[in-house]
Amino acid sequence: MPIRISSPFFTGGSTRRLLTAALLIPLFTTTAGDAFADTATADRAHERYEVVGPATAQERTEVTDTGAAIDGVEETAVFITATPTEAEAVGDLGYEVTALPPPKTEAQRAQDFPPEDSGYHNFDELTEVVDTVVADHPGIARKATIGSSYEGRDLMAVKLSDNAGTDEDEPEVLLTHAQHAREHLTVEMAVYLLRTFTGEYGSDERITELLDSREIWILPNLNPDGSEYDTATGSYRNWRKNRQPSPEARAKGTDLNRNWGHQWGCCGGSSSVPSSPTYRGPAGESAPEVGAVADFVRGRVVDGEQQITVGIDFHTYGELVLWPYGYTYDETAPGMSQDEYDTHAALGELMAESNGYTPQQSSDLYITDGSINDWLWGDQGIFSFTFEMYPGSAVGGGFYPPDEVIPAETSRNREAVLDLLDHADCPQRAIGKEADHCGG
Ligand code: 7B0
Ligand code: CA
Ligand code: CA
Ligand code: CA
Ligand code: ZN
Repeated sequence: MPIRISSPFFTGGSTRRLLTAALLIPLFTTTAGDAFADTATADRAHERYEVVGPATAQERTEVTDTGAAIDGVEETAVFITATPTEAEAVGDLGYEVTALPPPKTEAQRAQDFPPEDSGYHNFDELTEVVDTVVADHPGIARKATIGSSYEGRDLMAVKLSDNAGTDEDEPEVLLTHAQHAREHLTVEMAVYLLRTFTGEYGSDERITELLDSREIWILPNLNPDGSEYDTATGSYRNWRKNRQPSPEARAKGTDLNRNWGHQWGCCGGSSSVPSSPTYRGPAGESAPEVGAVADFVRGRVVDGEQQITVGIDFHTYGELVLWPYGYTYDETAPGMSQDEYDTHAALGELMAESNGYTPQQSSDLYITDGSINDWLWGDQGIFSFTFEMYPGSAVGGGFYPPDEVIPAETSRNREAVLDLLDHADCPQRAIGKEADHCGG
């Protein structure tokens, strides 16, 4: 008679065992063998099971005598392929039998980052992080779905603040990520911020005070269709845009960061050609992702006042801090006074001091029109920055730095983000003009 041995496999608490416990649905044990009483569904197909107990050749032979095939042998366990009836017979021998998830097909395996970059979060994994963070911290984190991507994925927003369920009269901050599909490090930036703010609330004094006095909106992936498409073959496609077909051509994809409605398409900073990587779309906000986020931002106007005062839109790469306008080389322009320009520059320079990026006006890089920065400032009066994250140049991996850099290159922006949050109540404090601009 085989005996259930309490083996190191069980008691040692090995990583493997923990993983197994998390991933598998225990099917039955000797004491719960009746799980198979319903034989109507039995014997549909062969499935894989883990069998804990068999430790000798004789015991393993008893397992194969049921008709099950052993595909893997460990010290006190085997992996089998068996019909449900055979698996039940193995259970009747006194072993713990657990069904294994079906192996991924070639196509399923490909729907993800390459294995060496598994530290990056695909869209399902990002959703799981968001759901976990809000479930674990309901008082300070709430999830909202603010719309859908072209292919129907959720556009998520997480609000972080004390009393997160209440719209309080606190300055609001907008952090947007991954307008560009291949800029996956920006999703990790969102994951870092979600975990840091919720994890350190109540222990880190600065974070606690900032969450108590601001409402922070993190939109962790503005372009989920694009980021999934970029990794769907298991190797990178170098994709930038969303996945919306253009009305007049076969080409797919609008550059979300050329589709915003302030000075859309004005100035040679975008393309009218659907196949271009900087295709601006047929009209401002024609991309559902841009429309949803723009509606969300407009929805933050309460009693005629935009509640969001400052924001960062995360991109890669170049290690830059950029501010509007992008559509003109001029510092001041309609809707941008010298004080407003100086405030952008002072905040940008302050943030660049801590992360070591290069601060400059967006158009110092090149002219862009229809970018989120120009719209947030020009249309909504929100002091707005683009961060181009690591690397500084193509040498560090371009759009695809290895996942090993994620911890250093996300935490690198911690101080900069906190500095911006500090100024959310009166951005013009950065130029010493709070009395002129903040009703002080
Ligand atoms: C872009 O290489 C945007 C600045 C917006 N004012 C810069 C951004 O959309 O061209 N650079 S990037 O594509 N991430
Ligand atoms: Ca790696
Ligand atoms: Ca609050
Ligand atoms: Ca509010
Ligand atoms: Zn970008």
